[in-house]
Amino acid sequence: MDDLEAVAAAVRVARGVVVLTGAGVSAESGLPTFRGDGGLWRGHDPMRLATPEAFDLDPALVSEWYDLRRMAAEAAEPNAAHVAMAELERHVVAADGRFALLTQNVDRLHQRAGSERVVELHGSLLVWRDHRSGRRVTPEPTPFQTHPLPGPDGGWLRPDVVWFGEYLSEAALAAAASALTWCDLFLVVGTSAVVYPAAGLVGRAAAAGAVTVEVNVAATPAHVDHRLAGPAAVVLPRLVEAAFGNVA
Ligand code: BJW
Repeated sequence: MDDLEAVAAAVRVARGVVVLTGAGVSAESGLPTFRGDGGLWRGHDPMRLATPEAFDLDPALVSEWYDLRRMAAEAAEPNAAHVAMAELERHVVAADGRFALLTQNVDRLHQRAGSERVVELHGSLLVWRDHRSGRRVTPEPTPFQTHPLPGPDGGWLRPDVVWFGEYLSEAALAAAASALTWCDLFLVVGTSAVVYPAAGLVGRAAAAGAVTVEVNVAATPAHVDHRLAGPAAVVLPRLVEAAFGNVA
């Protein structure tokens, strides 16, 4: 609790707040994490499915996995952690502070909870693109009838996400780099902090002088000033309440 009060005090005085989120934030919305207990999907390791090599080898399999996850994301509801982060943004911005939410999540639950300054580091599951031309389409929120689906330019449709070995978009990297120049409080929430370049952001924020805080149910390799142990959906509403009063 002492640490919660110390972090709440840092939140109150911060002029620039940056939050980095990962799959743990959506766990309580029923969406599985990558390295959690969920394990394999039909015998396949999610870490291997999230690669261009898997798509080249078996586009039908990868398309089906992502389409099931797309449907799960559409059906899921933002949880108290998403809501508290949106509330945090409103408080910081209302006090003329700066805010950015850098998310590795592809489920769009932050936006649905009301967060506005969101940078999707790993893209979005709700948008797909022709794997040859790159042209983007937003499919209807109903399951695909076949896998893979033909894209508009003769390729297959693939999710508009960032797979291992692929580059994050320049816009996302630039937004993250810019946020580190004005950030004085960096919160890292619900991520195992092992996938780069996102995992490197907390160290860069600390090197630039920001106070760093981790919210997670388990310890991670991230070096931070404060650790708030527990589910994000419990810890974040408490933190926002301790900093600003009741979460709406
Ligand atoms: C809770 C909770 C609750 C549970 N409350 N908490 C430097 C060093 C070494 C390697 C590299 C490097 N730089 C680049 C690399 C290669 C690679 C990489 O990082 N590899 C490492 C695994 C070693 N990175 C890349 O390839 C990246 N591209 C790149 O760098 O391009 C340049 C380049 C190319 C080639 C060579 C070198 C450089 C791209 C990374 C793309 C990652 N993509 C994925 C899939 C996205 C699409 C999809 O959704 O399917 O992104 S992989 C997957 O991991 C997904 C996630 O966003 C990402 C991070 O996972 P996350 O969110 O942290 O989830 P989990 O499951 O790992 O953790 C959940 C956490 O929540 C846990 O800590 C729990 O305890 C916690 N939790 N419930 C709070 N209720």
